Amino acid sequence: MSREEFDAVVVGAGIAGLYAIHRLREIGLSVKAFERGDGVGGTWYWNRYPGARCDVQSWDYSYTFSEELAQEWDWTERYPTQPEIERYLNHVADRFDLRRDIEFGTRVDQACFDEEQNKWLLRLSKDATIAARYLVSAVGALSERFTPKISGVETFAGQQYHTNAWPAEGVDLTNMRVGVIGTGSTGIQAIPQIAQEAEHLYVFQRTAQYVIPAQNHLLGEDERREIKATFHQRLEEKLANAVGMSGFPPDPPPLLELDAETRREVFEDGWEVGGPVALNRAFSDTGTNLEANRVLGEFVIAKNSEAVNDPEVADKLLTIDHPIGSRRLIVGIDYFETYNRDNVTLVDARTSPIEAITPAGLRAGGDEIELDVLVYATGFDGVSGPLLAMDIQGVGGRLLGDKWATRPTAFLGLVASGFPNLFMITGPGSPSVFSNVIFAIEQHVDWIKDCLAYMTEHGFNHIDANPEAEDDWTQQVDEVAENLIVGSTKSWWTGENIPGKPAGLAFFLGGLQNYRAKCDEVANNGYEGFVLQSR
Ligand code: N01
Repeated sequence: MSREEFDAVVVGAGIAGLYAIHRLREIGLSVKAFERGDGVGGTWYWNRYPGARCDVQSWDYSYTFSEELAQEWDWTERYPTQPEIERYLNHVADRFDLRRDIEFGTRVDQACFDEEQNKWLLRLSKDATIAARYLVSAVGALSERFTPKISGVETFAGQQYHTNAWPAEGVDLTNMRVGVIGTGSTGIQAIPQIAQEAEHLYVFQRTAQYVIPAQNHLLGEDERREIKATFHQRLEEKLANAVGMSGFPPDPPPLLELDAETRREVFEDGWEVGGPVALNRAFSDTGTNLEANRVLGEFVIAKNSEAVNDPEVADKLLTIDHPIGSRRLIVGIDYFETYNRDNVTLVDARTSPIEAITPAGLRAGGDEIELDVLVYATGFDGVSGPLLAMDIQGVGGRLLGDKWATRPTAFLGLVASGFPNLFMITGPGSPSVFSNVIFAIEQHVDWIKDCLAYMTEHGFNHIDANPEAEDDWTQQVDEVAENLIVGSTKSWWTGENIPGKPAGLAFFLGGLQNYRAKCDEVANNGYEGFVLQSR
């Protein structure tokens, strides 16, 4: 058994891990990152399924810490594809010489806080232990994939893939009968692509979804030049709003106060612009008032159904029983049009529930459907899932899983009391995926770097969250969410996609700009709410 020591160990080499290595090095810390994949990218390394792309615009889904990086990188599309983002992150890793501090193909299986040494002791999948003064989790909110337990799965004679573990070499689906389980953001991206290749595609849909068109386009020379020229202006815009995106509508009107004609104009404009923000954020009341929300939802359903030729299929696809935006709004490209193809069949898994996987395929609603390939687009054990998968033990050997038995909490979503010197980038109780996550990551990493620099300067080497401050923060998180439609139906946002997981929203929904101000205030007050010590 070898044993090395570092000032800081970073878990994960995705967007957060890469940036954390860069920033922590800057303040003179020795840093090591462990990444279970064989390359950088995190989400963008694993999610190689057909059609995978980001639904935040490429110019916003970019690091902002280096203007040189922004000026030298050219995005080719409004919504970048997985391969393009993976290339970008590889470029970042090379440009900032990050690889030398990353050990690939290595999982952190266990992390125990040793109070005597004031260090984290980490057990790695490669039969080694490592010690670190500080542990920085960069595991992301969506890295612990979820596959439902369906009886008979082991008998299936065909191939099975989770979209999050799609083989890098791809899967040849020609002449294959393919089943896709799941119509979340992932399924809705993958289905149109798989339909083009498969002999026949069966989609198993349990919950019908609203889908906003991406209105994606290639970026021309002028647009690329404009993106670069407006770097500073866009950065200011991102800093000022709730989701950390540029071009965000500053002061939208309440839908219910607009007359029918004005509403329609705003609807149609938003539809033309496309993407997750234009329509959803065009009004001040659709996220809080159920009547306003219903009107918007009806518009989206009417638009979506225009694309489907068969009224019965349209009815199955668009009989939606939740308010728009109460679960994640989905951005699609040619999704509903796909059901006009002769080789695509929609199976309503509500009225015909999936009963079992059989050697020849899948049985749903009493019918056996023969399949060669089964694709699970069934999502993730979000936010707490990747952290709990690590077997983290804090002060007194307490398991993080025990602390979080009823809900995951952390002061500012950064540090969970009783787990000192462990920073969680985009942890539970922070804005995380409720904002442009790369921008939220930069804010968290910068805050952690400043905090560690402050600690060093003042002779501290131990930081924990004050339990009262953590409770108070959790209460603020709840208060902000109280009257919002967001999270009011079951989904991975509420944890209810995972059997047995405690239900609850683990996000601060008060806006990234307000969250940033709160984090700055805490730091400016000498890290009020944290307990800093020298050990
Ligand atoms: O996962 P999901 P995802 N039988 O949990 C179904 C991000 N993301 O991977 O809704 C039948 O949303 C489940 O059904 P139901 C983004 O944050 C971003 O699609 O529970 N069906 C649902 O349809 C997103 O929100 C991008 O009734 C079963 C699906 O599986 C997050 O990742 C792209 C089932 C899971 O949907 C997760 O999205 C992709 C069962 N037993 C992902 N179990 C972009 O940037 C589950 N399902 C665009």
